[in-house]
Amino acid sequence: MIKFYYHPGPNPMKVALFFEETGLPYELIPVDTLKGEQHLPEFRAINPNGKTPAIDDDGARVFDSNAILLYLSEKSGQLGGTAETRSELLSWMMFLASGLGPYSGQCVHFRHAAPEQIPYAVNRYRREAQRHYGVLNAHLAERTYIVGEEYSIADIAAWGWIDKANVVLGEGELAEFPHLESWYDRISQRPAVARARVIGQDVPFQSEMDDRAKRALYPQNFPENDTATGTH
Ligand SMILES: N[C@@H](CCC(=O)N[C@@H](CS)C(=O)NCC(=O)O)C(=O)O
Repeated sequence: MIKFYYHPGPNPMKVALFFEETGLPYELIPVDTLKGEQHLPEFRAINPNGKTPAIDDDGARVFDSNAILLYLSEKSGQLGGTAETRSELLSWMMFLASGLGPYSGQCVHFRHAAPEQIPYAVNRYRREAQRHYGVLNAHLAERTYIVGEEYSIADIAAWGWIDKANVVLGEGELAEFPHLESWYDRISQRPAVARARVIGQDVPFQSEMDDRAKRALYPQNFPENDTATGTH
């Protein structure tokens, strides 16, 4: 059975939603990133980048959420669009992996986690996140889904981050992108979303941002420990 390495967060949630949409069996393997478990050698063997999500499919490892979605859609023959929509699907998957995700993540970091407020960084990442929201909003003006006429892994990949709009941009700001908001509401009503949201609820993941958690998540703030080689 596929092992699914999970910690609650926007990128793992995409994979959780895929599993719940398709019914593909999986075994949940919690990785408590606040405890630093992403840095353990046994997890680095599954994801050398030391982040969740990752999967192990009978010895084949796949890391990075959009790579996992592409892999699983190919494996299962589900939610991967059609030959005609392949060019669009790949384009949007890469746009989401290299644009919406990283800019949203950095926006959250500089707005909520950075030890000092740096207005230039906040403005840069917030504006870029907003710009990506704008691209999706314009694209969805007359569409139900991101690619073709069908729900696909592109919707799942975007949903993981748009679900965090209140934290990325601010409370209620998704309303400034009405087509994207309608799309988000439509996807969120799917029964699989409710199931994905409760995955791992019985796992006692650490929630306190104590010193160990800060060192695990933001090693650059602890230069004595940060080798920048992934081995700290
Ligand atoms: N590009 C990666 C990013 C993964 C990522 O940033 N995961 C976060 C959770 S949403 C994580 O594991 N953070 C722990 C850390 O940075 O140490 C993906 O799309 O899977």
